[in-house]
Amino acid sequence: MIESADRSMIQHQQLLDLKNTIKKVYHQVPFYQEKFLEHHIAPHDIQTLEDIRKLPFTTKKDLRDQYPFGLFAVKQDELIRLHASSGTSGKPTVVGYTKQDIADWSSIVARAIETAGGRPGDILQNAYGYGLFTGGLGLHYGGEELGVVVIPISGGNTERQINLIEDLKPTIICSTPSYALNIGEKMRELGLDPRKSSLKIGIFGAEPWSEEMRSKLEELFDIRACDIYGLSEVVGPGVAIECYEAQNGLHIAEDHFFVEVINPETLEPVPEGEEGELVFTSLKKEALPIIRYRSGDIASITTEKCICGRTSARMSRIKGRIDDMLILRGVNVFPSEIEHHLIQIKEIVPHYQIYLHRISSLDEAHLHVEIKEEIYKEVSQNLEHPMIKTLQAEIYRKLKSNCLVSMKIIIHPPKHIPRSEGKAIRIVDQRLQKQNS
Ligand code: DLL
Repeated sequence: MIESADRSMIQHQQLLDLKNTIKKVYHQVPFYQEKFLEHHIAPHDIQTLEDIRKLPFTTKKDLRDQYPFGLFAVKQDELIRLHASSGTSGKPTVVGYTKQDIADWSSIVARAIETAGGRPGDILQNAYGYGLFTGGLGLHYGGEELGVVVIPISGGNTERQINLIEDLKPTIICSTPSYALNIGEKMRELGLDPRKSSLKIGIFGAEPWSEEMRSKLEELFDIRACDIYGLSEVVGPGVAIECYEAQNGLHIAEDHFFVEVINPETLEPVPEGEEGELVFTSLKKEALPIIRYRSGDIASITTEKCICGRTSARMSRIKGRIDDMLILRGVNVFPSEIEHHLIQIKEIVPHYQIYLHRISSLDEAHLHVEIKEEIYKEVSQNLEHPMIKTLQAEIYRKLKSNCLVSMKIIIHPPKHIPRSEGKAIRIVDQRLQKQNS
């Protein structure tokens, strides 16, 4: 019912839940109380959804400073699970769940799988990593809640993934898009046709990917590929998902999360449809309610009704994280934009990495790509071949004219770029290493 509810009803419920959450954090989390007092805000100041803007933001740094349990709103005996995100620098962030939180998250993910086309009776191969990462257990509990048969294989062990696809005939695969690509490629190497597998639906997320990558994966496996989004600080996977019918924007679980889009510099809200940083407030969470969390993720939001009939606000595909935006000679570009153009080049495979170097105090980006096996044979394994030089120039020109960036293009033989088994590493920043050495 909530998925097709009138927007005014959704907002009415959001306001009630928001007020409760604010009251709760004010009384139960000293960190929030102090911050609210600093901003001269008390729970009764929140009377409309717009009033949320009076509240201060929460950042990843706040979570790190309060490591491990400083932002928790319940006593330890009410917790039943912890997860953590590894974080590239400093301490990880730890997130916690009560029994009710796990039940809510499971139903959020169950709904997400159903939105992507999953139904009881489906077999779901869950190739997201199990463990502290929320992907594995998040999809696992959601799948069970929906009543699909979950294969808890976790990430990695690609040949085993393939054996299970062949033997158990799953209809749904869940993984990062980069890992799905890796699995499909490996199937072909083993002489199997991924298009003839039992798979019908891919639920891919946890990393930025492009529309071109979707086409590639849908073509590779003959499946429908839906984008799933989430972040551990907010709950994990399931915060938003594309529907099977439209694949046009990710439906946000607005009964659980209130989303704002802000300009990351001015911190002011941006108009509907414009890109900005997503900011989330949880509406029902018990263990770790989160207020105006700056996700660092760039996307836009629309509240137009979707053709699938759902009325929830939809977010666009994530363009990237603010931290991952490359600034090259004054031009801003996200790896996903580069990927979009790169995948259209038929001589190379869709694996790539961007190395950042500092040369004579200027930042340079080197784009490492890999040519297809058949092209490598065609040039007699000679990367100095004029055909390769032409290809290099073509990639350079394509990125220059579409993304306005100049990148040195380095073409490698097949299987050179590391294959991902989880979140792909797209950017390798060697600038600091150079400076320090
Ligand atoms: O990646 C949760 C997840 C698991 C989502 C499985 C989807 C599927 P974290 O490890 O905390 O949680 O990383 C969260 O990953 O802030 C985004 O930058 C990125 N991210 C997640 N989903 C997407 C997506 C999980 N669909 C961070 N598109 C987020 C682009 C995504 N980026």
